[in-house]
Amino acid sequence: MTRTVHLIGAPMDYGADRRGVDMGPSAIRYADLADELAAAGVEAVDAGDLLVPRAEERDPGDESAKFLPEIEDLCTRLADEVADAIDGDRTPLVLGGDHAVAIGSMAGCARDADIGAVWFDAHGDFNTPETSPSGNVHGMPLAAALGRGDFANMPWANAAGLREENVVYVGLRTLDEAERDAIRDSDMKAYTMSDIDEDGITEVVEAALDYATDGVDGIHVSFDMDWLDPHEAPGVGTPVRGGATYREAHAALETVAERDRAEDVLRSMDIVEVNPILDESNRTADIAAELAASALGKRIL
Ligand code: B3U
Ligand code: MN
Ligand code: MN
Repeated sequence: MTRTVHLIGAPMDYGADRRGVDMGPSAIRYADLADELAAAGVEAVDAGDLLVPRAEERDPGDESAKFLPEIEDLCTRLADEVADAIDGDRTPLVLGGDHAVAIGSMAGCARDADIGAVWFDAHGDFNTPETSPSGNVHGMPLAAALGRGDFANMPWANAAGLREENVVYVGLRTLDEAERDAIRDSDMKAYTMSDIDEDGITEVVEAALDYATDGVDGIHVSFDMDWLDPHEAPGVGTPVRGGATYREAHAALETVAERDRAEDVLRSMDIVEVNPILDESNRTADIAAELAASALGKRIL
């Protein structure tokens, strides 16, 4: 049966310091996303963008987790839409927006299901309001979904009911001190860029999928464009040298598609942190659109 992808734009920039990531959904659509998805052999239904009030009209509030009520509001609506799409046999593809949108994506993905998560990111995104050096919630979504720290008392955030054993990082390369300790003490699995250097991307992603899919109904794939090297994808708010190459990124998501073809594991996905203002000729959005197609089954031959 042909897969139907349900596109949802989440033009939110409350979780990051720099404006522009709210234009991510437009930039990715402009980058011929529809053609890319057609080439992947899927049908796409574009549900448009969720409404997000401008950050300037709001007070950032508590410095330890800025715009948290606004993020709760967006993520609650996003979770409902993601859950409804899955209910209707569609695969939600969420276009960010900053990475805090993944709190909503995962909450929706996990409604009526046990899920795992694969996190492609330069960063750990495992700060809590207590440990965050910036107060930016895009550095916290995994801690939120796992109910760490203050997030333990926020059902909207930890609704995914994720088990740490089913959460896997691929290609980490920068962590804050407290994040590093928390990840080491957790039951999550973390593959760094060094692991990719040593074992190769395909082997690492295969192993990551083994963990994430073990004993669950399916997985959410969360893809932060800053996972790629800034030479490839300069249009992100917090670039970090030494990232994945263009080829590694495609190979990684083709490996996800391959597993999905065999075992039907992919429930939902988000692609986040595209900032066209910081980009060169919409290059980062172009790659984001291509990568979505790779994850959803586009093949060369
Ligand atoms: N770990 C830092 C920086 C950061 C996290 N995620 C992004 N940047 N994109 C923080 O602010 O939590
Ligand atoms: Mn991230
Ligand atoms: Mn990141």
